[in-house]
Amino acid sequence: MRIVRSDLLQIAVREDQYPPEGPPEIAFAGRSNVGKSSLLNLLTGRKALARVSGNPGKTRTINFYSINGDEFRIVDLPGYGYARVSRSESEKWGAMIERYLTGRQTLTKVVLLCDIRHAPSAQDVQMYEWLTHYGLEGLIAATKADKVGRSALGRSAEAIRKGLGASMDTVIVPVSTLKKTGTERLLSEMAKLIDEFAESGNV
Ligand SMILES: Nc1nc2c(ncn2[C@@H]2O[C@H](COP(=O)(O)OP(=O)(O)OP(=O)(O)O)[C@@H](O)[C@H]2O)c(=O)[nH]1
Ligand SMILES: [Mg+2]
Repeated sequence: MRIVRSDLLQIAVREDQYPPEGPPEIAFAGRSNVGKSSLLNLLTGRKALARVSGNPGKTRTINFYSINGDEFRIVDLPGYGYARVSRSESEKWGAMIERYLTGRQTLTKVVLLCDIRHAPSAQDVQMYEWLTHYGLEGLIAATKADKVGRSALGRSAEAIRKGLGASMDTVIVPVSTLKKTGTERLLSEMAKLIDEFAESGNV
């Protein structure tokens, strides 16, 4: 699969702001600062399609991106686990993310992003269990792969698998936006998820 075109379709907080359901959607979830928006920019080859920041909590809305003239969509979600927001605000974000993930018929699967350097956090584990419960567990992207040596990539990926309790056949793709690596494999795995979804008659 190649991404030749990408457009910001809609920014939403409430459900009535979502774009009408259309082509299959794949969402990017993960803790704040893990690299969701950066990965979207890398995949689309657009430096500033999504806003990226060294400060966690950059993305605060559900952002729908239309890929290849709406062949499919990537949905960039706000990160969780951002310490500097109030409890009520973080609960509001949680509810916003949950509403999208549970209520969207055209959502195929979720790519869960985990920082390759760290064991998954309690919230990552909770998120993965939750996704599995809803049948939304798709792929795991191990981000910031440039931060570990080549020889440690496999080991780090397996530590993430173990920490999340993911099955042996769960695909984990190391990615680096700095080195621009992992995109081809990630895109081909995303294409598989979209094809499976289409074959199951969901769209
Ligand atoms: N070294 C390295 N840094 C990265 C990589 N990907 C992202 N970053 C950095 O990580 C920080 C956070 O990136 P974002 O893409 O904004 O993270 P996010 O997951 O969208 O964060 P929220 O919007 O807060 O949920 C930025 O400073 C990025 O430059 C990577 O592959 N390697
Ligand atoms: Mg973001």
